[in-house]
Amino acid sequence: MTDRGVNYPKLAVKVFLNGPYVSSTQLMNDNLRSLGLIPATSPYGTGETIANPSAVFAVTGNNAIVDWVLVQLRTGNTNIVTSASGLLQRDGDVVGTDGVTALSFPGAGENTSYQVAVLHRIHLGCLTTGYFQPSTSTPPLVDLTVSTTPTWQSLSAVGRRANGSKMTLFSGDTGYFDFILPDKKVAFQGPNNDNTWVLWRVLNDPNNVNSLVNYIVYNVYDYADVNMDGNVIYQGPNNDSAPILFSVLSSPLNTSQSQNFIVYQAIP
Ligand SMILES: [Ca+2]
Ligand SMILES: [Ca+2]
Ligand SMILES: [Ca+2]
Repeated sequence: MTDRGVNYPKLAVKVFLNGPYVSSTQLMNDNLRSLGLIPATSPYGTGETIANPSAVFAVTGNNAIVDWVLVQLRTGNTNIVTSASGLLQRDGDVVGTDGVTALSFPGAGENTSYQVAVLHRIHLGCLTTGYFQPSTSTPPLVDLTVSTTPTWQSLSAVGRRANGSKMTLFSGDTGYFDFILPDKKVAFQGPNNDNTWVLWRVLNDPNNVNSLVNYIVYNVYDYADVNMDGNVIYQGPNNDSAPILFSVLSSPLNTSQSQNFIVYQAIP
């Protein structure tokens, strides 16, 4: 779906992904962009395509593009009214395919308010408990980086985690090529744990002919790249294994700091 020149209702969504997030700068890394790995078409099947990717991905600094995210407008928690894919800037702003303007929702109704869910391919998504009305003039701010914007939670799942003074989405819901897709929970140990898919991805890379555990898979847009630096690493500096453990330990529900705790996505 490209820009048809129509002024659709918009929301000013802001979110941080913990994988590439750096608390000292309150920005996310944009390695996938600088390595030229972000696809021009949304990976979520919603059809958005960047008309001029070379220009959009040339932007550096705080508004540089980190990756695609999927935003759903919902009512009553579970009813998905419409979805749109947006581009995520380093400072957390979710924008449209021009890389600049707030994300628009062609499927949103006039004068209607929605709960907002934000999802990412290798993070656990979250859902606001509050309702927001998309606007063609002044898009309301849906700031998921602050704890004062409540998100849906249950006894077994919270929507986000703290990182410094900000809230981020849980990282580490990995997959193995297209054979095993992220399953909306993060586990470091036990059946179908996310750490295993990082190891498998490294061991079974076509170029890892000696099946080395510390082999580095360079320059990939991959479900096993937890920290989103464009490499899949199981052992050694900047590995994608340790962040899965840290993610599990970061849940406020993991009161015993158990390594086999499972973090579930908090979206009903
Ligand atoms: Ca920005
Ligand atoms: Ca998982
Ligand atoms: Ca990585």
